[in-house]
Amino acid sequence: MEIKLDVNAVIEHFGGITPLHEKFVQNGIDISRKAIEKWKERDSIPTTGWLYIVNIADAEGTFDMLKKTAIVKTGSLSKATLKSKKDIHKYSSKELIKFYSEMLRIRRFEEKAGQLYGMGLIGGFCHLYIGQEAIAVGMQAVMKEGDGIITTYRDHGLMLSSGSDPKVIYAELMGRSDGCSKGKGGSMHMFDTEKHFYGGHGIVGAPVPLGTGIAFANKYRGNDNVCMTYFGDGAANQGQVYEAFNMAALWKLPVLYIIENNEYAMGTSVKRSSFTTELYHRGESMGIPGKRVDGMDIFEVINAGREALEYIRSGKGPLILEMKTYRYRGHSMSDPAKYRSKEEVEAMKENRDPIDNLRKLIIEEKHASEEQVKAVEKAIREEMEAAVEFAKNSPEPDAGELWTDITV
Ligand SMILES: Cc1ncc(C[n+]2csc(CCOP(=O)(O)OP(=O)(O)O)c2C)c(N)n1
Ligand SMILES: [Mg+2]
Repeated sequence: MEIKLDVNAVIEHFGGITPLHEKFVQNGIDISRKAIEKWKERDSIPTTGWLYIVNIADAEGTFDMLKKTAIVKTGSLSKATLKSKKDIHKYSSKELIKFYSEMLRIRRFEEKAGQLYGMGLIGGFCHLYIGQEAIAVGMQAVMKEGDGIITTYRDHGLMLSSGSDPKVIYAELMGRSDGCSKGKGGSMHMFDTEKHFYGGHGIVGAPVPLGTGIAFANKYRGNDNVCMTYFGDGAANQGQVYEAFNMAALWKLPVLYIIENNEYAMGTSVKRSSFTTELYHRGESMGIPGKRVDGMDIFEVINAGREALEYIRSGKGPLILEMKTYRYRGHSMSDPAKYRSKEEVEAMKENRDPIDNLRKLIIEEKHASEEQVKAVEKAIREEMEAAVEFAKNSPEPDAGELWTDITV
């Protein structure tokens, strides 16, 4: 890999030496202001410094801009692997394969859901989670039995990660009687109380007060469960979010707010919709601490998630994690995604894919052979094929079901 850098252009890209240094500090990177001044003097940045810069630009969604300013003149970059590499030794081969297979299960599940939608077997809205898998699986790795999840309509991946059966989720998507809501809810209204998965909500922002309410119930009952309350970057501008933040902070509720910042709300980028784009600061006026996390790197998600849950379980109240991520597909199945370039999507897939990057590391670090990984992949393919078959054979609900489970 050969990279030619224009040091001044890099520093300028981040607004100067001081803002660049501040970004290092915010990201927990130990590089002094003096070191940056030295880079400028010598007109060169060492490889580690460069990789940190790429990671920051990535997390900010400005990597493409960095590339366009011709700072990167040659070479292809493997970025996420750097941060991950230092953490891989913390895990056993078994754990690493589990992370990999759980992320891949979500990816394969969603790809099949997309195909079934195209074939007309799934009706209504359908929002895929492809690209965001490291968040669901990383958080699941640090949660304990009894912790809950509540999320938006982009819910299949989180439901799978909470242990729900893909057969039941496919059946729900296809409107069949074996679905979790007997086929009456569909993609946006998934639920599995046994697994503490509290939906699946179609109203943007709604999971925030609802998740805060679940946290209130947990505190009231005196257990130590935390509610992972997921919402998007677009939802972060909703009024109800801040009403809920206030109550959570006031009563020190055990709630972890997880903002999945995938850079777009339907066709609107964060920069076009938000005056402040550092969404993890959004709780500051109520004393709720926040942190930005590289949501494309499962080890970063695990580290931040573990720390956050310890903080919340110790009774200190709510916390925000802004997971920087990216959705590869359109907002929903009916979105041709014309608001972003093909190159932008391809660059993400090529450089930041959480699943490919972990696969590479597992093999490079000899935690499994290529054949062993392929066997895992085959098993997942078969599991999903069988789940789809099950759902296809599940009967449609009786007409009488129209009158059940209704609150009037
Ligand atoms: C209250 C409300 N307003 C508008 C919509 C329409 N809508 C559905 S999804 C969406 C975008 C939300 O984007 P974001 O919060 O970033 O989540 P993402 O879809 O990216 O996961 C909008 C505006 C809605 N469902 N509910
Ligand atoms: Mg979004």
